[in-house]
Amino acid sequence: MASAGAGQGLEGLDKPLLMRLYRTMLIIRRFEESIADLYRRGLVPSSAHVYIGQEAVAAGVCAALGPDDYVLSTHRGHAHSIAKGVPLEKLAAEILGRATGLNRGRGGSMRPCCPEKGVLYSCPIVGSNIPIAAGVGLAIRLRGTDQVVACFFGDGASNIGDFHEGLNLAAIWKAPVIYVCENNQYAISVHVSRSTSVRDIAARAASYGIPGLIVDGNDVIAVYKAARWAVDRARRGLGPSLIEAKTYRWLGHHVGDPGTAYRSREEVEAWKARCPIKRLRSLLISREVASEEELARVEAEVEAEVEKAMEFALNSPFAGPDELYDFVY
Ligand SMILES: Cc1ncc(C[n+]2csc(CCOP(=O)(O)OP(=O)(O)O)c2C)c(N)n1
Ligand SMILES: [Mg+2]
Repeated sequence: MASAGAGQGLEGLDKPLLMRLYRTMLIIRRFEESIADLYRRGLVPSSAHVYIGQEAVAAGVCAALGPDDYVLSTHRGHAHSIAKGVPLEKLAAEILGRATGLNRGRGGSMRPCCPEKGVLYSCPIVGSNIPIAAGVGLAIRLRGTDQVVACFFGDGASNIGDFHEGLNLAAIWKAPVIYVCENNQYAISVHVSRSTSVRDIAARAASYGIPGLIVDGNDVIAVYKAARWAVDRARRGLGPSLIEAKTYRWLGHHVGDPGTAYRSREEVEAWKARCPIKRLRSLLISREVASEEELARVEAEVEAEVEKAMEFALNSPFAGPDELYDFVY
């Protein structure tokens, strides 16, 4: 098990990449803030699990993927789709249950997919995407392409049988999978220390003979570097890796959970002080990668982009009753 170093070394990382990481994290943040707001106004016709605080993980991992690579996501998955390049307005419309959504509103917040962008599956059945990723990896090997699949899941999922079966299968098949455990410290209200037999989930990789990396999940550069390493390895036919990104969700488990009953205000504040977006912003300024004006321009563009996507979704129709039995087998 290796601890991936802090990501402050910028050598080899060019400005377009760094700006892309910043923009992606910011889009995720603004998008999720809007979804939480729309939920409170009764406009999201399902539950929604937002990702605020964890942005560096989706942004860093997906920046290491190419357009032909795949992603398997979870109930907390809007960010994975955004970072993989799914059109924002179609994702927003999907979450609001509209006919213009990615899946005509049938997937909603927790089950959208966008195969054109490589997002094969998002699923709220905790851990279920882990063995599926092994199968996708096997399919890639049989087809003989150099694609990889990034499979995201939480700390809670690492205690599910699917995790152990999936990692074992991926290892024996040398499947090109990057398993990304987003350890945000809680599975609903249960702290990871009360549910998990090891301090570091990455240590479990040793049971399957694959590399396990621990990374600061609030440091987008560290996440990107770890993902690059795992992606390169998978493309070279050396099989799967497990990256544990230690991070934190700022809000409750879902948008209806105040998130105050099982954790202290001090704990939440301590993690907010480690905001992944502010952290990259300070670095870009202090290393003179970008000026205040440039970043302010990106921030204004992102604001407008998210607003436009939400307007599109809100002005879109719901699917009519005549469609009720479409896609039913
Ligand atoms: C198989 C299964 N068991 C239980 C649930 C109920 N459930 C939904 S989310 C969740 C917690 C998941 O925690 P974690 O994997 O850490 O992801 P996080 O929500 O923290 O992102 C649980 C138990 C479920 N959806 N699927
Ligand atoms: Mg969790």
